[in-house]
Amino acid sequence: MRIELATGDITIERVDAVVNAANSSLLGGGGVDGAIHRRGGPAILEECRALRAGHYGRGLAVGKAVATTAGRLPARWVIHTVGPVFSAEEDRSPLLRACYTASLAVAGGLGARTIAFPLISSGVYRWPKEDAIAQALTVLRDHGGSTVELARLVLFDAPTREIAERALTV
Ligand code: AR6
Repeated sequence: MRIELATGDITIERVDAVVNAANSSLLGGGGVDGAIHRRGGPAILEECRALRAGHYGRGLAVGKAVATTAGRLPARWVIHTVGPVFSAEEDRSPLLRACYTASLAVAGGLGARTIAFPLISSGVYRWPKEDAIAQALTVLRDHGGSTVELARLVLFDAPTREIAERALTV
Protein backbone atom coordinates (compact mmCIF):
# COMPACT_ATOMS: atom_id res chain seq x y z
CA MET A 1 0.00 0.00 0.00
CA ARG A 2 1.33 3.41 -1.02
CA ILE A 3 1.23 6.22 1.55
CA GLU A 4 0.77 9.83 0.46
CA LEU A 5 0.36 13.11 2.31
CA ALA A 6 -2.05 15.89 1.40
CA THR A 7 -2.86 19.26 2.93
CA GLY A 8 -6.28 20.90 3.37
CA ASP A 9 -9.91 19.89 3.41
CA ILE A 10 -10.47 16.13 3.30
CA THR A 11 -13.99 16.49 1.87
CA ILE A 12 -12.65 17.35 -1.60
CA GLU A 13 -10.43 14.26 -1.83
CA ARG A 14 -11.03 12.13 -4.92
CA VAL A 15 -10.66 8.70 -3.39
CA ASP A 16 -12.95 5.70 -3.03
CA ALA A 17 -13.36 6.14 0.71
CA VAL A 18 -12.98 9.11 3.05
CA VAL A 19 -12.56 8.39 6.74
CA ASN A 20 -14.55 10.48 9.20
CA ALA A 21 -13.24 11.30 12.69
CA ALA A 22 -16.69 10.77 14.16
CA ASN A 23 -18.03 10.28 17.68
CA SER A 24 -19.90 7.28 19.06
CA SER A 25 -23.32 8.80 18.37
CA LEU A 26 -22.63 8.79 14.60
CA LEU A 27 -24.94 11.78 14.44
CA GLY A 28 -22.45 14.50 13.52
CA GLY A 29 -20.26 17.03 15.27
CA GLY A 30 -17.57 19.62 14.52
CA GLY A 31 -14.19 19.37 12.78
CA VAL A 32 -13.90 16.76 10.03
CA ASP A 33 -17.27 15.30 11.00
CA GLY A 34 -19.05 18.64 10.55
CA ALA A 35 -17.30 19.28 7.23
CA ILE A 36 -18.19 15.83 5.85
CA HIS A 37 -21.86 16.11 6.75
CA ARG A 38 -22.08 19.70 5.46
CA ARG A 39 -20.54 18.96 2.08
CA GLY A 40 -21.86 15.40 1.74
CA GLY A 41 -25.45 16.40 2.47
CA PRO A 42 -28.29 14.68 4.35
CA ALA A 43 -27.91 11.21 2.80
CA ILE A 44 -24.97 10.48 5.12
CA LEU A 45 -26.87 11.38 8.28
CA GLU A 46 -29.84 9.38 7.06
CA GLU A 47 -27.68 6.24 6.82
CA CYS A 48 -26.08 6.98 10.18
CA ARG A 49 -29.54 7.20 11.75
CA ALA A 50 -30.44 3.86 10.17
CA LEU A 51 -27.28 2.31 11.65
CA ARG A 52 -28.27 3.64 15.07
CA ALA A 53 -31.77 2.20 14.63
CA GLY A 54 -30.27 -1.20 13.78
CA HIS A 55 -27.03 -2.93 14.70
CA TYR A 56 -25.48 0.18 16.29
CA GLY A 57 -28.20 0.98 18.79
CA ARG A 58 -25.59 1.88 21.40
CA GLY A 59 -23.48 3.79 18.93
CA LEU A 60 -20.08 3.00 17.45
CA ALA A 61 -17.39 2.02 19.97
CA VAL A 62 -14.01 3.74 20.12
CA GLY A 63 -11.57 2.07 17.71
CA LYS A 64 -14.28 0.59 15.45
CA ALA A 65 -15.34 1.64 11.95
CA VAL A 66 -18.46 1.49 9.80
CA ALA A 67 -19.24 2.70 6.27
CA THR A 68 -22.06 4.76 4.78
CA THR A 69 -22.66 6.45 1.47
CA ALA A 70 -20.57 9.56 0.84
CA GLY A 71 -23.62 11.47 -0.39
CA ARG A 72 -22.48 14.38 -2.57
CA LEU A 73 -18.77 14.01 -1.77
CA PRO A 74 -16.53 12.96 -4.67
CA ALA A 75 -15.75 9.78 -2.70
CA ARG A 76 -17.97 6.73 -2.89
CA TRP A 77 -18.06 5.88 0.82
CA VAL A 78 -17.50 7.55 4.15
CA ILE A 79 -15.95 5.26 6.74
CA HIS A 80 -16.84 6.53 10.19
CA THR A 81 -14.45 5.73 13.01
CA VAL A 82 -14.28 6.95 16.60
CA GLY A 83 -10.90 7.98 17.96
CA PRO A 84 -10.08 8.01 21.67
CA VAL A 85 -9.97 11.29 23.61
CA PHE A 86 -6.32 11.94 24.51
CA SER A 87 -5.36 11.16 28.10
CA ALA A 88 -2.04 12.03 29.74
CA GLU A 89 -2.66 9.38 32.43
CA GLU A 90 -3.62 6.43 30.28
CA ASP A 91 -2.07 5.11 27.05
CA ARG A 92 -4.94 4.94 24.62
CA SER A 93 -2.72 4.62 21.54
CA PRO A 94 -3.82 1.01 20.80
CA LEU A 95 -7.34 2.38 20.34
CA LEU A 96 -6.08 5.14 18.07
CA ARG A 97 -4.18 2.63 15.93
CA ALA A 98 -7.28 0.40 15.91
CA CYS A 99 -9.19 3.21 14.14
CA TYR A 100 -6.79 3.04 11.18
CA THR A 101 -6.74 -0.77 11.15
CA ALA A 102 -10.54 -1.07 11.36
CA SER A 103 -11.06 1.58 8.66
CA LEU A 104 -8.69 -0.23 6.30
CA ALA A 105 -10.50 -3.51 6.97
CA VAL A 106 -13.87 -1.92 6.16
CA ALA A 107 -12.38 -0.30 3.03
CA GLY A 108 -10.98 -3.66 1.93
CA GLY A 109 -14.37 -5.31 2.46
CA LEU A 110 -16.01 -2.69 0.25
CA GLY A 111 -13.43 -3.11 -2.49
CA ALA A 112 -12.09 0.42 -2.05
CA ARG A 113 -8.66 0.87 -3.61
CA THR A 114 -7.95 4.39 -2.40
CA ILE A 115 -8.66 5.91 1.01
CA ALA A 116 -8.10 9.29 2.67
CA PHE A 117 -7.61 9.60 6.42
CA PRO A 118 -7.80 12.70 8.57
CA LEU A 119 -5.46 12.88 11.54
CA ILE A 120 -7.87 11.10 13.86
CA SER A 121 -8.23 12.40 17.45
CA SER A 122 -5.87 15.36 16.89
CA GLY A 123 -8.54 18.09 17.01
CA VAL A 124 -11.43 18.16 19.46
CA TYR A 125 -10.02 15.00 21.11
CA ARG A 126 -6.68 16.81 21.78
CA TRP A 127 -4.20 14.11 20.76
CA PRO A 128 -0.75 15.75 20.25
CA LYS A 129 -0.29 16.04 16.50
CA GLU A 130 3.22 14.62 16.29
CA ASP A 131 2.23 11.45 18.13
CA ALA A 132 -1.06 11.20 16.21
CA ILE A 133 1.02 11.18 13.01
CA ALA A 134 3.38 8.54 14.42
CA GLN A 135 0.44 6.29 15.36
CA ALA A 136 -1.17 6.70 11.93
CA LEU A 137 2.04 5.92 10.06
CA THR A 138 2.77 2.89 12.25
CA VAL A 139 -0.44 1.27 11.03
CA LEU A 140 -0.28 2.45 7.42
CA ARG A 141 3.31 1.27 7.00
CA ASP A 142 2.46 -2.11 8.41
CA HIS A 143 -0.40 -2.73 6.04
CA GLY A 144 1.17 -4.79 3.29
CA GLY A 145 -1.65 -7.34 3.10
CA SER A 146 -4.45 -4.85 2.43
CA THR A 147 -6.24 -4.73 -0.91
CA VAL A 148 -6.26 -0.95 -0.54
CA GLU A 149 -3.58 0.39 -2.86
CA LEU A 150 -3.29 3.98 -1.72
CA ALA A 151 -3.74 5.61 1.68
CA ARG A 152 -3.59 9.40 1.80
CA LEU A 153 -3.11 11.10 5.16
CA VAL A 154 -4.73 14.52 4.94
CA LEU A 155 -3.26 17.17 7.23
CA PHE A 156 -5.37 20.24 7.74
CA ASP A 157 -2.61 22.86 7.76
CA ALA A 158 0.94 23.39 6.52
CA PRO A 159 2.72 23.08 9.92
CA THR A 160 1.10 19.69 10.53
CA ARG A 161 1.99 18.64 6.99
CA GLU A 162 5.62 19.50 7.71
CA ILE A 163 5.64 17.33 10.83
CA ALA A 164 4.17 14.48 8.78
CA GLU A 165 6.74 14.91 6.03
CA ARG A 166 9.56 14.63 8.54
CA ALA A 167 7.97 11.54 10.09
CA LEU A 168 7.50 9.91 6.71
CA THR A 169 11.16 10.28 5.72
CA VAL A 170 12.62 8.62 8.84
N1 AR6 B 1 -10.24 18.31 6.54
C1 AR6 B 1 -9.12 17.72 7.03
N2 AR6 B 1 -8.74 17.83 8.32
C2 AR6 B 1 -9.53 18.56 9.14
C3 AR6 B 1 -10.72 19.19 8.70
C4 AR6 B 1 -11.07 19.05 7.33
N3 AR6 B 1 -12.17 19.60 6.81
N4 AR6 B 1 -11.29 19.83 9.77
C5 AR6 B 1 -10.49 19.62 10.83
N5 AR6 B 1 -9.42 18.86 10.45
P1 AR6 B 1 -11.40 16.64 14.62
P2 AR6 B 1 -11.15 14.44 16.57
C6 AR6 B 1 -8.30 18.33 11.27
O1 AR6 B 1 -11.71 17.60 15.72
O2 AR6 B 1 -10.04 15.13 17.27
C7 AR6 B 1 -16.10 16.07 16.16
O3 AR6 B 1 -16.97 16.95 16.80
C8 AR6 B 1 -8.09 18.95 12.63
O4 AR6 B 1 -7.24 20.09 12.53
O5 AR6 B 1 -12.20 16.70 13.39
O6 AR6 B 1 -11.02 12.98 16.28
C9 AR6 B 1 -16.61 14.64 16.19
O7 AR6 B 1 -18.00 14.57 16.07
C10 AR6 B 1 -7.40 17.83 13.37
O8 AR6 B 1 -6.00 17.79 13.10
O9 AR6 B 1 -11.50 15.10 15.15
C11 AR6 B 1 -16.11 14.14 17.51
O10 AR6 B 1 -16.99 14.53 18.55
C12 AR6 B 1 -8.00 16.55 12.77
O11 AR6 B 1 -8.62 16.98 11.55
C13 AR6 B 1 -14.79 14.84 17.68
O12 AR6 B 1 -14.88 16.03 16.90
C14 AR6 B 1 -9.05 15.87 13.64
O13 AR6 B 1 -9.84 16.83 14.29
C15 AR6 B 1 -13.63 14.03 17.14
O14 AR6 B 1 -12.44 14.69 17.44
